[in-house]
Amino acid sequence: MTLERLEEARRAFLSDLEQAGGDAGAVEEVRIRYAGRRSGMLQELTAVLKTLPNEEKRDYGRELNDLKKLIEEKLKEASGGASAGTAGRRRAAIDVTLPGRRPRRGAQHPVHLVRRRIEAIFLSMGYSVEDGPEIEDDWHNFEALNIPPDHPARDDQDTFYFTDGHVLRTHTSPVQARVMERQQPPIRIIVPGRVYRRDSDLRHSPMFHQIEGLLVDEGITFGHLKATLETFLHQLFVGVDIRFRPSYFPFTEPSAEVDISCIFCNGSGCGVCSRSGWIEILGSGMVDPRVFERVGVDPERYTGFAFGLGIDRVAMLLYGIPDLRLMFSGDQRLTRQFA
Ligand code: 2NL
Repeated sequence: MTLERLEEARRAFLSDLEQAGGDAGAVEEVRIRYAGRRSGMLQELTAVLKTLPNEEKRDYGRELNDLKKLIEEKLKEASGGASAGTAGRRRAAIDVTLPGRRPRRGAQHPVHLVRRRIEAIFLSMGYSVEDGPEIEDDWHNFEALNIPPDHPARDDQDTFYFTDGHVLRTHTSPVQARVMERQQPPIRIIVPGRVYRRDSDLRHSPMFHQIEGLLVDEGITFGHLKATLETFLHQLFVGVDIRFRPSYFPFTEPSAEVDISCIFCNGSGCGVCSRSGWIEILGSGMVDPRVFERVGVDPERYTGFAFGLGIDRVAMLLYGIPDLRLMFSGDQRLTRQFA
């Protein structure tokens, strides 16, 4: 009979606690109802012990103890070890005379730092910063840029395709295409952002960061391209030599790749520059008139130049980061060094 009361109390407690559903206030009410010092259920059930005949005391006492333990444990679980009651007691135990703990200063990722530096250089030359979608349609990522349907860049091997024909942009050029579609020249923009290619090994990450630039106006020549990129590179890498090499991109003609003298060996040849003394830093060219036609800019009236570079590579060069995997590891042992 008396043991049944304990079992009833156990069931009632478990059901009330479940009802409380982890709400701190409700759990506290359950605690008071069952484990409260003054008039809690456990208090009453303990009082019963004295009234029992001796032969029943042993069993009852043992069951009561089990119930107490269960109630304590479940309450502790439910309040995450800190019911209002215990939190109150803990708060009272704080020694306010102890010195505070200094919050650790955050740090910016090297990719972010380099992006901001490059942005600052071009902002000072009157460019503005644009961005756009990372999920692109075929038109903006390829077609508008004069990349034909059979071009190797479109290969499943190189591009992440969605089943509906959209892609993860493989460069930031689609943003420039969108700007030209909605805005007539003069255009002077840079576009930083994440880009994606199906490439993953020691030197390649499937996601990396690019900055591209575009300038379109009347009378723009290769001389403007050259002066702009030389000015830019001399600000980013102080004291380097710069050389232009002819190259090819589907969206520019003529095209040039730009090298800087190796910042590690000063051009005498080392491991970083593969003994060449030069480091390739960006690709560039005069915007192909076919691109202008596609995005609705009059190629008879306007010319322009464009360029692109990888931010991650520049960050690794500038800060001497030896391994691409460190860049995207999220490891604070890297980023803390930039605090
Ligand atoms: C590289 C080369 C380049 C461009 C990007 C571009 C964009 C438009 C029109 C024409 Cl909308 N060109 N972008 C041009 C030349 C090179 O990037 O090596 N990037 C890492």
